[in-house]
Parts: sequence; C-alpha cells; structure tokens
Amino acid sequence: MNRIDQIDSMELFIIKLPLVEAFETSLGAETYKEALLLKLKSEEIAGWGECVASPEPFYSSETNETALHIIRTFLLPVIMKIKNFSLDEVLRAFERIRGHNMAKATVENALLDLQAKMQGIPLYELIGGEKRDIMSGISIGIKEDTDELLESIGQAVRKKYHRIKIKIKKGKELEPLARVRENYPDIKLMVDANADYSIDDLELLKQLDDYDLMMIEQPLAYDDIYFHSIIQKELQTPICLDESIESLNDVKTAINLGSCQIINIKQGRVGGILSAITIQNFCSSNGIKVWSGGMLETGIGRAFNIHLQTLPGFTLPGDTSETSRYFQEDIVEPNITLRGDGFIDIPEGEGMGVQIIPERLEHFTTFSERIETK
Ligand code: OSB
Ligand code: MG
Repeated sequence: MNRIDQIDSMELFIIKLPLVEAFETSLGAETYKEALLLKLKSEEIAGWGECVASPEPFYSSETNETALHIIRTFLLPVIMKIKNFSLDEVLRAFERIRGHNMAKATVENALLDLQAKMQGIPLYELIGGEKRDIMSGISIGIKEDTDELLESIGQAVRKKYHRIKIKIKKGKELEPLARVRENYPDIKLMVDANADYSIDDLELLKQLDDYDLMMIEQPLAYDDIYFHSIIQKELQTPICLDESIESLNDVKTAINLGSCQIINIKQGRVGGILSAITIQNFCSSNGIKVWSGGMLETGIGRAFNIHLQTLPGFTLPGDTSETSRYFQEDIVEPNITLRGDGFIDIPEGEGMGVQIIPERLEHFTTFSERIETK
C-alpha cells in the first residue's frame, strides 16, 4: 500500500435512520439505526468509515459515544501528528490503545477507502481480494407470532437469499423451528441466540440438533469461550462464535479449546478490515469456516462487508442483505440489491464504490463535528 501524505480535514457525524420494521433479538428491539461516520479528506479526496457500534452497550461494551470519544481524543491525533504515513504505521500506533476495536475500525476503514481512491482502484483490489459474486444472507428478528416469522421467511425464500438466520431466545426456539421446518424442510437455516443461554441449558440446546441447522450462533455468554467448548462436544450442530471473538488471540483460544467450527467475522468487532483478513487467513489454515456478519449497517458499512467477502476464506453466506431490508432511504447510492439468483454485485468504482448523497446525509444527521488538522 502507498503512503498518505497528510490529512487535510476530519469530520464526524452521527446519523439516525428509521428502520422499515422493528428488529428484535434476545438483547431487545431496535426501531432505528444510529451510526457514527468519519470522513477523512486528503488532496480533495474523501475516505469514509462507519462505526458498527450501537447507541447502547447491549451487543458490545462500545457505544457510538465511547467510539466518538476514543476517535476524537486518541485515534485522530495519531494521524494528525504524522506526515507521510502508511496505514501499517497508524495501526501499530493504535495498538497502544487497548480495546475499542469498533472505534479503531472506523478510522482504519476511512483510511482504506481514502487510499484506494487515491490509487484509483476498488477497495477489494487494495485489500488483495478478487472480484466475485457475493452470497447473500438475511437475519430475521424474533417475532411474537410465528405466522409472522413464516411470512418473513417466505419473502426471503422468494428473493433467493442463500441462507436464512433466525434470532432465538430462551423458550422461543423449539416451536418456531418446528414450524419453520414443517413449512420449509430444505432451506439453509441457522439460528443466533446472542448469548441468551447458559451451560445449564445443555439439554435444551441438544434438541436444536433435530432441525438440520447450518450452525448455532453465540448460544452462551459474550465473554465465554470455555463453556462453548463443552457444548460443542455435546452437539452435532456446529457452534459459531460472534460476540466472544474480538481478536486473533480469542480465535486461537477458541480453536485450541474446540469451542466452535465457524466464526462470524464482523470487521468492526475485530478492529478493522486488515485484522479481519488476518483472522480469516488463520481460520482457513486451521479448518474453521468464516462468514461476514452485519450490524444493520448503512450503505457505507454494507459496502465494506461486501468488499471483505472477496477474500477466499469467506466460503459461507454472511449477513449481507439488501439495503431495502432495513432502510426506506439510505445515505448512499447505489442501494445494495439481490440479483435474480440471490447474489450481490460488488458496488463499482474506486474505493468502497458507493457515493454519499450530501442532502440525505444532512437530513439524517443529528450531530456533526469538524476537527482542525492544522
Ligand atoms: O448478532 O449478528 C448479530 C444485528 C445487530 C447486532 C448483532 C447482530 C445483528 C444481526 C443483524 O444479526 C445482521 C445484519 O443484517 O446486519
Ligand atoms: Mg450474532
């Protein structure tokens, strides 16, 4: 990768986009998407990054406000101080700051987009990926009424989504799964518990083996790796870790203990695209399958997830859905759509390949801040 001479301006935005329908998980229900965005400009070229944190610390300990603080106070000063820098140097300087992966990823993403645009190449090329059709996947929230769930699954099947994930919580898994399998015996199906179970629920979790699931995502606590290994030994269905994995060291622990067969890589959760690539390489060499997770991202984060999936380790469909699955109106063009065969095309052009629409950004912005670089 080339060097960047200097950053001329930095802007942070918090935007709030309404969701087309409420999204419920074992962590609670969301009715809108709040995202922290970073714009870095150099030589009249703008690079963008989207933080994957939420307003509340329910999925992860980071929130948009903590990320704003870390980015403003500790991360941006690193790139303000140095002239003529490489991305590697910046990321090495970030290592001194413990945790705050989502904040770090936001800055890394903006620098990657900027760098790709300065070199006049698409993001996937900059990160060593190869152009290919991207598999689609949809994550369907918990529904009070299982008929509603079946309706949503029907829509996803008609759209040709490559796999369907349903959110479950304790006590709301066997009945929905039985009815889904009655109606859709052959679809590629998986569940995500967002850490709602404990080791005491082993007998209940074993019953999930009856539903031919591709995997069970994050059944146990967000900070557990050990008890997942106990459960994985007792279940036929592969365990997939999401919340538990924040670093390559976590991956090594999970592999050594036998805690999972699959990992959901969210680039923001592991500190950025480059860290995600290191993890997918390590997983490929150790027989662990990976896929790209989602955080209801706007078009910016959605584009990054798509470019990431051009790397060879991403062999399973991820949580990469159409823009319209979450938003009536996004802040970028073009929208992500599914082709007739359920695949997604990589947005074309330099960098992330999607363009910010200034009027829409302004319309949805609830906070913005410009940081002087000189
Ligand atoms: O656990 O994967 C998760 C959304 C927000 C927080 C956590 C998760 C999710 C999803 C939705 O499952 C994925 C998406 O469609 O972006
Ligand atoms: Mg998950």
